[in-house]
Amino acid sequence: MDRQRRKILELGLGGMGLIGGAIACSPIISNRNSEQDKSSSNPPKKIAIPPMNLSAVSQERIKTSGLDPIATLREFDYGKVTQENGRTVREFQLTAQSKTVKLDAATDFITWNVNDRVPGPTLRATEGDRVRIAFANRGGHSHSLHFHGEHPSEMDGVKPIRNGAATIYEFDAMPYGVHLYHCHIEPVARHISKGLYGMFIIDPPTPRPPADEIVLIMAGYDTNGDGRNEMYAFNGLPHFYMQQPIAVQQNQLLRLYVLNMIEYDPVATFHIHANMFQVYRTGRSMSSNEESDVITMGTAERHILELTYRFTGKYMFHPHQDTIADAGCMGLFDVVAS
Ligand SMILES: [Cu+2]
Repeated sequence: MDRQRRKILELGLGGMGLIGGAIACSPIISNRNSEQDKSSSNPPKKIAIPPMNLSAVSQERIKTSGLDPIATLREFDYGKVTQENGRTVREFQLTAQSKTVKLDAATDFITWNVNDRVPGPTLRATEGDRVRIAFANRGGHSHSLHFHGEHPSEMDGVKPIRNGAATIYEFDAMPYGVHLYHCHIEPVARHISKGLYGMFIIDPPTPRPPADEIVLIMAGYDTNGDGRNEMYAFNGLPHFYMQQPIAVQQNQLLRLYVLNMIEYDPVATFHIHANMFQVYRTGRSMSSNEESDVITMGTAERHILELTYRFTGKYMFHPHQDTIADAGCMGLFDVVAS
């Protein structure tokens, strides 16, 4: 039995089409450098995460839309961790699915997604870990998962996995930085804009300083199939963080992992009000490359942005192409007193 086949059986993906309910979501570890802190020689600094206090309107919208931007905001999937031959292996179970979501009261949209959510879970590993992704396709069309980062060509995820089939993607997590995964079946723009993508963070061997870590993924929705976006969103749901501001604490380091996943528009900027951020391009450096309050990102570009709010109050963030912002890609930070 070849290695790949054996792994598929070990991970319970054998018997294509029988994968049914056997696949459970990997454990989600809520927030921050909880794993890294353990290996740090310094005691971890306490990071305060103010409660979001979801309004009744927000709760109802999450329920009826089928999209949960709170789940993307501060939740990281570290996978099922095992040791093999003295090294850390992280196993992730990802399933391509399809479901209809409500972008607003009048707009139903059929997503193709990972693990029944848009964006898919934010996967997280440390540089040098072995990453093993059990991918099952129950999405109704051929799909694949293509990861950014370095890996051999046979793990590049461009080969279609037919509906009902499964495969394993396995590689070493490298290099550290902010990466992404997405379906790579043509037309790729369509497969991505329908929701088959997620963030993939590879932490550096020496952890970054403790911070309130937040994921913001910008995406567009072509709701009428004309090859242009009619709606946009942060973390899946248009306008959500305007009705439900993201609570953050004053005078505390905020680390944003920002990804531009907007198809059909060549670029989007990301802008914050009333402050400046430090830019770590593609998360590929430990020291800042530049300081700004607006950064231009092509599709699939992503950065770490760090900032601290000195004053309490509500502050907008959005692309400075204001038509994109007006169509749903806009939010607020609510800075609360420390
Ligand atoms: Cu696809």
